[in-house]
Amino acid sequence: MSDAAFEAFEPFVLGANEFLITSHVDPDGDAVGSSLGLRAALQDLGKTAEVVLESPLPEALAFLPGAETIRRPAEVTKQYGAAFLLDSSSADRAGQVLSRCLTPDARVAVIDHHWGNDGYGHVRLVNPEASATAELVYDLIELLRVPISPEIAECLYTGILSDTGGFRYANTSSRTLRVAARLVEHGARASRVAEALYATKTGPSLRILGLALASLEARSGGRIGAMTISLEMFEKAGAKPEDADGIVQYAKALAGARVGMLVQEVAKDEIRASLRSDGSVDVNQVASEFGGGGHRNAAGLRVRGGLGQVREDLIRALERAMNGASPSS
Ligand SMILES: [Mn+2]
Repeated sequence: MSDAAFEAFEPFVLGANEFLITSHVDPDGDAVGSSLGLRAALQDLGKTAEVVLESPLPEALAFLPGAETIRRPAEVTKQYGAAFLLDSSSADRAGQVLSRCLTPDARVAVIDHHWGNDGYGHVRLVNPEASATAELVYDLIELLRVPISPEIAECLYTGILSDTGGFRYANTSSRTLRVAARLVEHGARASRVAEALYATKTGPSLRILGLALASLEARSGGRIGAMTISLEMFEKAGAKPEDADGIVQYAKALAGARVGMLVQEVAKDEIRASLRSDGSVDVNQVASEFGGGGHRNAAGLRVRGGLGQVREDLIRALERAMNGASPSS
């Protein structure tokens, strides 16, 4: 990361007293953890900072320090002149937060690690080599010479643990582990965070997992593990779409599968899909064909349409990508 990118952040932070912090729709541990960690750091600098997210907070992340202060756009009564957009490759990933809650001349700082970040923002810290946006927020907090409190540490550690899949994905570097170790030294409770992210499931989320597992199909000669959740299944499980977060990893776990896919009907004719790759297929590319995005090995999308139709369209797009990526298969 160039020093120039960092240098612009100090005057940005020192130049305002009130900040809005936002991140992407359907927030994950990195979106929420990096937002709340940055909020705590700005408060330690004597600033006011409010985290505003378009989507509801997933229950699994409610343990994070400061989670109870997160607001939805409709609850925000003032307009901010300075904002941070975190973990988002474009402004519209934050839903309507930026368009509703900022003054027309507001300045926006972007901190992100997505390939294909679109260049939005006045001040930018974008590094696709970082495991998580939380890792970049850690760098920024060090630059600002804010002591890492236990609260900051636990939020940022959650972001890193979440985006590395518990230090299992290919983005887990030695630097990632060093930053994580520093955060534990500063008070992040590693077992508490792991318990919350990976070992605590609500009844509805376990029931929807069961139904999703039963829907597993080996497609394209076993190269794609595909799971489908219909509105009816959500109703049967008493579950909401956020209860299905993470289920796609089980589709990817199918032995021999290069891609795991979870297609969900979240409302009538409203389909959400998650894709996970073993590294041999660029699922970010496939998702972008449907207006979505993410990373090479993990991406998502939302489209209008019928559940079965979207699933078949996605399988065909994945097959095209697999045949392009590996002519032997
Ligand atoms: Mn992230």
